[in-house]
Amino acid sequence: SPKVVTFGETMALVDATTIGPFFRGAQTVLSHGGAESNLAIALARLNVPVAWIGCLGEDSLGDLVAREITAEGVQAHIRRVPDAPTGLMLKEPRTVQHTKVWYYRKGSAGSQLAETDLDPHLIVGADVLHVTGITPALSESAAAAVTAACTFARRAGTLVSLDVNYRSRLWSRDEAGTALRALMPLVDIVFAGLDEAALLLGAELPPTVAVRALADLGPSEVLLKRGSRGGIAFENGTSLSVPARPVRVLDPVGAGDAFAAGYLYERLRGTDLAGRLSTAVISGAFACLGRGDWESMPREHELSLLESVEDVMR
Ligand code: KDG
Repeated sequence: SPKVVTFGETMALVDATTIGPFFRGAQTVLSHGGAESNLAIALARLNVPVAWIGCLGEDSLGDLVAREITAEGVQAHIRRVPDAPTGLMLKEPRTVQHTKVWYYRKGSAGSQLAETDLDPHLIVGADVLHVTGITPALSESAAAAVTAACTFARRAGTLVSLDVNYRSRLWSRDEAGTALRALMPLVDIVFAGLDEAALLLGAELPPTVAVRALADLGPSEVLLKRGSRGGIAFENGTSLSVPARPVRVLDPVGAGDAFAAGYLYERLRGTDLAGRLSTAVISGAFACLGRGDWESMPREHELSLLESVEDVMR
């Protein structure tokens, strides 16, 4: 049975491969993306049994998402919704450094996710329930599902992991802060960027102060994701930081999901805080190395690859 259970919306994704505004005939890659399924794929590649729960339309994009997630080794529990489309996301790399993301997801099948889609047996049987701050922004039923799942997991003794994942196109910082702060007493492990920490705390604090303040809201493990500056972890009154792996960043989307997956992978193996943080940073670096939200996530045997000095492996 799955050790990690997660749920959320996964959309079809059209990713332009040329830099600049969209134009007729622009080269694109059709794929899919969703913070929680990205994390699930990353965990599956690290050989952690993982389940993803979500809703998809009865359309060809829904078929694509269902097939690909399953093909990656994730146990998918999918409800197909007859009268709503699978959500869609477009990525427009506007400059080498700035990618615009466009959502076509209002009223999507994925946003119809509700408490009744969650199998309590899956949550009871798992070690970790992972949710993100995207899901409560999708709809009232999705928000209720997050609260119910966290409450249930807490009671069942399943660790609750939450990645803030603030998406400004979905709700305001105030709305997000209020909704996510209310969840914090139910959360054991929280992942946030510095900006997202400020959203939860209502104040901009220096990183090492922010991690303590986040722990005061409830979670016993706090992970601050700092992109090219690496990460900071806080547990039992101690914080430690790890620099990022210097990599050539092709596409940072999905790096946060990979970071969380790397952390949870080591957490489940009983690795100490430094080891968990180190694998989180390595996994996050991998996600940046190729285009796509999840395509370049590492397999378990590849985690040491970034240390390798050999450029060809035979
Ligand atoms: O973390 C990456 C996700 O943001 C991306 O895959 C799409 O879930 C997504 C979202 O809502 O932005």
